[in-house]
Amino acid sequence: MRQAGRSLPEYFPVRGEGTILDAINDPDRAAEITLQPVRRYGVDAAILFSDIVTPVWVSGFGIDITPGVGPECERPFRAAADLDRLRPIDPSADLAFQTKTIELLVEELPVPLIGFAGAPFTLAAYLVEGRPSRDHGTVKSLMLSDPELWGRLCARLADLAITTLTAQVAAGAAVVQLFDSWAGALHPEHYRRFVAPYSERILAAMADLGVPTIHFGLNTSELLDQFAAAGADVVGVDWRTPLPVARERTGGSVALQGNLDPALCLAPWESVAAEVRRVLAENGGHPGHIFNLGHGVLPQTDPETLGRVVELVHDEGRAEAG
Ligand code: 1CP
Repeated sequence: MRQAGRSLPEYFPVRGEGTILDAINDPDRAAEITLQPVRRYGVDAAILFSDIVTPVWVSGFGIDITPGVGPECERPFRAAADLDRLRPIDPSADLAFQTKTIELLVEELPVPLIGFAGAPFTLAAYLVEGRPSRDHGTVKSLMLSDPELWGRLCARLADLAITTLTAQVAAGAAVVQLFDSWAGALHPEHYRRFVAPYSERILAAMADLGVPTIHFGLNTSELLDQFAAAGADVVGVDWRTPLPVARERTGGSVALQGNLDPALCLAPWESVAAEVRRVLAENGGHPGHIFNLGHGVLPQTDPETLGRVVELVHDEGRAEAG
């Protein structure tokens, strides 16, 4: 999940000042930041240090990540002419830094590396709104008022995701995750009509690569059936949906990833431990479960708490396995 590094004191000296895109673009720094939580916490997988907007950034659209804010575009996407600013990318040139980062990581990592990309709706939300948005009014308005242009934008973003994920797997990523963080802002019917076909296209392309796929969004309780049907092997669930409900809504067809509320990790350890045990109990020993937070780590989280969460999940898992 995003921002695991922000809870670690060792993150800041390596990340440096300015936009994180500079650190992402530097294979030595990006590899080191990817390794830090693995060393510190002993987690079972690493997530590549990059961002969902990296492919849009290399395409030359004009996007930056402002510290303390998130992705921002000086000239947001408004009209068909803006499609030209989303030029198709050539991974051997445009993503050479990412390939190099992954190659360094595969040498060093004791655990599998998760590559990732942003799904079309969530990326379009940044491109059309121009910055993080609460209501997503501008992007929803474009979707409804000009479905033809919306479709062309999403098709372009789906191609970008496919190119990026394919390059990540070729370089050594063992798993890929598709982040549609803001899809939960949509009515299920709008998701079905305007968004699902493009995420499905990405996941179908991944099926040919032979690596497991994870599909995640926040607030997706009413979309879980469609998230499961979109074609991933694993569906990420935030903390608002109990795992048994998620299992019912996904029809048991996928594994589930989640879903400890990251905000609860600020509580005293005994409360955190009880919540970890509750998530495990809700899973009820089902083999299709990847324990995770329901969203990114809050920056004020004590690293010691996260280390203890990992240890507790490992201990309980071993006890369960007998
Ligand atoms: O934890 C890690 O370092 C893993 C690498 C990672 C990942 C998986 C980063 C680095 N970003 C992401 C994915 C990402 N980026 C998502 C999907 C997952 C999620 O929902 O959290 C999203 C929505 C973004 C967009 C983004 N980038 C935001 C959100 C803004 C909003 O709309 O609220 C922010 C704040 C960023 C900046 C960013 N990206 C990554 C980090 C560590 C940061 C924090 C800022 C920094 O250190 O400068």
